Amino acid sequence: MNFVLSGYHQAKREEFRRFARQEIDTGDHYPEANLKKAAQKGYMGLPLPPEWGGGGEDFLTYTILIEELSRVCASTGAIIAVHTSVGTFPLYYFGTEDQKKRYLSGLARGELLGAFALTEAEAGSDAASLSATASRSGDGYILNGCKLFITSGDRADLYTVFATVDRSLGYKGITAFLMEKGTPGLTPGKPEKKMGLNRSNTTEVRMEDLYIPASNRLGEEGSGFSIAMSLLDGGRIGIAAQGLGLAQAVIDYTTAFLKEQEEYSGRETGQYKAFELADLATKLEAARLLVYRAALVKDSGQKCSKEASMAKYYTTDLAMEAATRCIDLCGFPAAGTSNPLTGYFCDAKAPQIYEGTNQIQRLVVSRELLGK
Ligand code: COS
Repeated sequence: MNFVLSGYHQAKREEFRRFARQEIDTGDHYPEANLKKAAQKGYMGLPLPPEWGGGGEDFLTYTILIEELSRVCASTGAIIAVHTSVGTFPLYYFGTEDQKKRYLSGLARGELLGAFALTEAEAGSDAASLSATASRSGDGYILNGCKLFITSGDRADLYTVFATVDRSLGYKGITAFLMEKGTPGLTPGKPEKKMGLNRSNTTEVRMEDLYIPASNRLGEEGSGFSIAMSLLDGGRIGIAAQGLGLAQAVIDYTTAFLKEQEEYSGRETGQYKAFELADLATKLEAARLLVYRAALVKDSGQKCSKEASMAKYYTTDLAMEAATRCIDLCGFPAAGTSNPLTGYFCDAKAPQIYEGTNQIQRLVVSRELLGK
């Protein structure tokens, strides 16, 4: 058992850290330039095979990429994580040869942006109760319904969208489709006003009498729920990596702040503050082991639902805890809206909620433990 990263993975971390620090901008506009630069470096499809335009790296390397990006700009990390794990992997895992030829290389190279449209107003945590419909019509399907809180909903070129062919079948009616931008009947909404991750656009996606040919059905009729769940396993590892990057950024900022205060005042940091910082740094190391282990289980080809959920809820809860406690440690100025800690605090909320709330992650873990 090896608890340190290999030389290869350490070198990759250095590469990603350099890229994030030197190339990623942290403005408040949509990070178009960041995504372009990431695409040029091959970071939009890092864990996809080279024959499909990807970087051929393992999932652990991809996890480190998301961690390092999120340390500098959590929104850029979120967009790339969603694009890769639930925007591109659907095609790689479940697409036909023809579907892959049409879209996969474009997605893996970052020429196309992917989105994952599952959530609805009445089907968030209980994803199986979704009500968007797909009615068979000629050589295809007519889709109607409205998806909510879709990352890159207004920017995506290709959506993996879920709708039911027969609601009476419950989750066994849910079917996945590939939906192209610009399809008549597709109307993305305006970006939601959120408390954080505001450079990542989250929108509704409305489908009205929208025709999708059968050649764009992903997998068999009725296999959509299982497809969504298996994709979310990988997706949750990406969000866990985002939590790691955010928690690390919070601890880095606070450490530098406390050191600066020592120099300025000539007094050592009090033991209460020093121990709080030590607790957070220790939890962060534990969190990192959980995330990398989940990635290694995924790389080994085994089912990683439990490991992914553990990593997702532990790291994203830690990011929020670190931001909250470090604002206290740094005192009043840290609560100002222009202080980076306030930004980290706001960015840390969504990762506790999306790709399955942290309550859902606990449900996944407890069901495995109790054998349900
Ligand atoms: N991989 C593959 N298949 C899976 C799976 C996984 N990780 N988890 C469940 N399934 C399959 C099951 O095997 C079952 O299929 P079979 O009957 O053919 O075996 C089917 O899915 C139904 O499983 P289950 O009964 O566990 O489904 P539930 O309705 O109880 O839902 C939860 C399970 C709550 C875990 C699920 O609805 C969930 O993850 N909700 C959160 C949704 C989410 O993350 N949304 C975020 C969207 S992206 S921002």
